[in-house]
Amino acid sequence: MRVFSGIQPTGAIHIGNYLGAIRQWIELQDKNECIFCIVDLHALTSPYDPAKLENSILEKAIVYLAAGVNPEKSVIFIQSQVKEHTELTWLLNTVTPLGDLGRMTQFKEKSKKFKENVNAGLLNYPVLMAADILLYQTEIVPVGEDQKQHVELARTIARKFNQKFGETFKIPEAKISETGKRIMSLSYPAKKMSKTDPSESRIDIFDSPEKIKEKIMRAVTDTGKSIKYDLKKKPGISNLLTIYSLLANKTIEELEKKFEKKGYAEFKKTLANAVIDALDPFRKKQQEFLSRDVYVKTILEQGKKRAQLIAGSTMADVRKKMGLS
Ligand code: AQP
Repeated sequence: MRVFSGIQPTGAIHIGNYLGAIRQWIELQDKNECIFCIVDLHALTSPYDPAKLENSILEKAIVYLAAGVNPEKSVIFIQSQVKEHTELTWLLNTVTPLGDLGRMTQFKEKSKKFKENVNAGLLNYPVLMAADILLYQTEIVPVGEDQKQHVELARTIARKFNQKFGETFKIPEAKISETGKRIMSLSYPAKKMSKTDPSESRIDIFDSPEKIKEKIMRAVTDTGKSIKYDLKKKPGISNLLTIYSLLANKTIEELEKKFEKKGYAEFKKTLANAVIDALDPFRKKQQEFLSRDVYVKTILEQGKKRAQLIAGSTMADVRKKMGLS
């Protein structure tokens, strides 16, 4: 099966991105043809510093490699280096219903979050994402729950295009992890953990042990004392239990039992150590890749070439079907 997914190079990659998306990528890459992209064109829709973008892209490539994406099995490349993404976006715009774009949750949320910068790119973001996915004749899109609506729209766009111009695109399907689909903010457990929120609300995958401890000890919990999974009454503790369970490979029931007679402070201390242990190999690999930037750049260059081959072939078909020479 062909798999495609990506992450924006804005901000630092956190455990929400890892547990919702990257962990699925690693599982999928053994038996599928995987393409993982650093979606820099998407990142331009939110305020950013052009002088820092290149470095931020390289950092994300290092995250992919440090977290276990294997460049011998998977293609890793930078979205803006394959021009077919922007070309296909324009063409897909012509079959995308405008009303659908205005209804997207992410558009509504980001328009509120960045009131000073509600640009047309923010509205068209899902069309670029549809182009990313459809260019590679993708069958599986491993993402967090927040991206489900965008994958649904990519399916709608693909169907509309196929109906109007003849069978061209495969219809992709979102793959959403049952347990890691929505890791919540440490400061506001009702909101998802997010790259563009303040640093104390999330754990970044390269955070130092001291930072991890500090953030977890300050994480918002709930009234009461028990360590019980209850999304409605105890969203803070439930989120911490989910993080613990996924990073330490223990069931929620096991953890509830382990902390049956313990208080929040002890739970948080043990959780902090578990998170530090789980992220330790990533920090070590990060150091290794930081000193091998030529190797990382070569991987991105090779990835670009492999991506261009597939994207170019899809675009040739699209252009022909749409009557463009
Ligand atoms: N909290 C989360 N829990 C589970 N999965 C998540 N993802 C994001 N947040 C969580 C998934 O991570 C992938 C990469 O996301 P992205 O960079 O393309 O954009 P995003 O969804 O906008 O990521 P952030 O971290 O939330 O950044 P901002 O602050 O820009 O909104 C996607 O598969 C996403 O579902």
